[in-house]
Amino acid sequence: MATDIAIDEKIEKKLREPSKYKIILLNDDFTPMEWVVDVLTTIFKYNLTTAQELMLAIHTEGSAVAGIYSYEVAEQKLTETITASRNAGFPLDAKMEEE
Ligand code: TYC
Repeated sequence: MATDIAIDEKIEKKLREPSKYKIILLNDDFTPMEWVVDVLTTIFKYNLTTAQELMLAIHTEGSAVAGIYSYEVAEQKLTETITASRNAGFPLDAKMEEE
Protein backbone atom coordinates (compact mmCIF):
# COMPACT_ATOMS: atom_id res chain seq x y z
CA MET A 1 0.00 0.00 0.00
CA ALA A 2 1.17 3.54 -0.70
CA THR A 3 1.11 4.52 2.99
CA ASP A 4 3.33 1.52 3.85
CA ILE A 5 5.87 2.69 1.30
CA ALA A 6 5.74 6.22 2.73
CA ILE A 7 6.35 4.84 6.24
CA ASP A 8 9.21 2.62 4.96
CA GLU A 9 10.78 5.68 3.38
CA LYS A 10 10.50 7.63 6.64
CA ILE A 11 12.18 4.81 8.58
CA GLU A 12 14.89 4.45 5.95
CA LYS A 13 15.56 8.20 6.07
CA LYS A 14 15.94 8.09 9.87
CA LEU A 15 18.30 5.10 9.76
CA ARG A 16 20.48 6.39 6.92
CA GLU A 17 24.15 7.05 7.61
CA PRO A 18 24.84 10.75 8.20
CA SER A 19 26.03 12.58 5.08
CA LYS A 20 29.73 13.14 4.52
CA TYR A 21 31.26 16.37 3.28
CA LYS A 22 34.26 16.98 1.02
CA ILE A 23 36.68 19.81 1.61
CA ILE A 24 37.99 21.03 -1.74
CA LEU A 25 41.06 23.26 -1.90
CA LEU A 26 41.23 25.71 -4.79
CA ASN A 27 44.28 26.91 -6.69
CA ASP A 28 45.20 30.60 -6.91
CA ASP A 29 48.20 32.54 -8.22
CA PHE A 30 49.37 34.07 -4.93
CA THR A 31 49.36 31.55 -2.08
CA PRO A 32 52.88 30.09 -1.72
CA MET A 33 53.20 26.35 -2.36
CA GLU A 34 54.86 25.94 1.06
CA TRP A 35 51.81 27.42 2.79
CA VAL A 36 49.46 24.95 1.10
CA VAL A 37 51.77 22.08 2.11
CA ASP A 38 51.73 23.43 5.70
CA VAL A 39 47.91 23.52 5.69
CA LEU A 40 47.75 19.96 4.34
CA THR A 41 50.15 18.62 6.99
CA THR A 42 48.86 20.55 10.02
CA ILE A 43 45.10 20.79 9.41
CA PHE A 44 44.51 17.79 7.14
CA LYS A 45 47.19 15.55 8.74
CA TYR A 46 48.97 14.39 5.57
CA ASN A 47 52.63 13.36 5.67
CA LEU A 48 55.02 15.71 3.85
CA THR A 49 55.32 13.66 0.64
CA THR A 50 51.55 13.22 0.22
CA ALA A 51 50.94 16.89 1.07
CA GLN A 52 53.44 17.96 -1.61
CA GLU A 53 51.79 15.67 -4.19
CA LEU A 54 48.31 16.91 -3.32
CA MET A 55 49.42 20.57 -3.44
CA LEU A 56 50.89 19.98 -6.93
CA ALA A 57 47.65 18.30 -8.05
CA ILE A 58 45.68 21.39 -6.93
CA HIS A 59 48.24 23.66 -8.61
CA THR A 60 47.96 21.84 -11.97
CA GLU A 61 44.29 20.72 -11.95
CA GLY A 62 42.77 23.79 -10.25
CA SER A 63 41.33 21.97 -7.24
CA ALA A 64 41.39 18.70 -5.33
CA VAL A 65 39.60 17.05 -2.44
CA ALA A 66 41.67 17.48 0.73
CA GLY A 67 39.48 15.20 2.83
CA ILE A 68 36.01 13.80 3.55
CA TYR A 69 34.48 14.27 7.00
CA SER A 70 31.31 14.56 9.06
CA TYR A 71 29.57 17.95 8.77
CA GLU A 72 31.06 19.31 12.01
CA VAL A 73 34.65 18.23 11.28
CA ALA A 74 34.46 19.49 7.68
CA GLU A 75 33.19 22.87 8.86
CA GLN A 76 35.97 23.08 11.47
CA LYS A 77 38.70 22.28 8.93
CA LEU A 78 37.24 24.78 6.44
CA THR A 79 37.20 27.54 9.08
CA GLU A 80 40.74 26.69 10.24
CA THR A 81 42.05 26.72 6.66
CA ILE A 82 40.51 30.09 5.79
CA THR A 83 41.29 31.77 9.14
CA ALA A 84 44.93 30.63 9.22
CA SER A 85 45.43 31.63 5.57
CA ARG A 86 43.94 35.12 6.04
CA ASN A 87 45.99 35.64 9.21
CA ALA A 88 49.09 34.72 7.20
CA GLY A 89 48.04 37.13 4.44
CA PHE A 90 47.24 34.52 1.75
CA PRO A 91 44.07 34.18 -0.36
CA LEU A 92 43.92 30.35 -0.27
CA ASP A 93 40.27 29.36 -0.68
CA ALA A 94 38.39 26.15 0.06
CA LYS A 95 34.82 24.95 -0.16
CA MET A 96 32.68 22.27 1.41
CA GLU A 97 30.41 19.98 -0.66
CA GLU A 98 28.11 17.16 0.36
CA GLU A 99 29.43 13.87 -1.07
N1 TYC B 1 49.44 28.20 -7.54
C1 TYC B 1 50.18 28.55 -6.34
C2 TYC B 1 51.55 29.06 -6.72
O1 TYC B 1 52.00 28.86 -7.85
C3 TYC B 1 50.29 27.36 -5.37
C4 TYC B 1 48.97 26.88 -4.86
C5 TYC B 1 48.71 25.51 -4.81
C6 TYC B 1 48.02 27.78 -4.38
C7 TYC B 1 47.50 25.04 -4.31
C8 TYC B 1 46.80 27.32 -3.87
O2 TYC B 1 45.37 25.47 -3.30
C9 TYC B 1 46.54 25.95 -3.84
N2 TYC B 1 52.23 29.70 -5.78
